[in-house]
Amino acid sequence: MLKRILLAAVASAFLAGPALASSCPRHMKTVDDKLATNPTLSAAQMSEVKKYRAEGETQHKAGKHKESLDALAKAEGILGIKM
Ligand SMILES: [Cu+2]
Repeated sequence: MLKRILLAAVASAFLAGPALASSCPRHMKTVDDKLATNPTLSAAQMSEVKKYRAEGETQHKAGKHKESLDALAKAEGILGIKM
């Protein structure tokens, strides 16, 4: 009985995880695609975008998906991408 509850808890954690985890790479791609179009940005904005983009990837790899999405959202905001 206890084992079944534990299994259910583990299963739901796995179900919740990937949905969130998979959205980081999607946002990274959105940022990359926008950068590929040579957007009109000041040098300062460009370095900010690159900083947040790199931060997003680092946090994602560290399993911190919330922090990753926050950083990527900032990059998208500077790029004028509507979420
Ligand atoms: Cu992630």
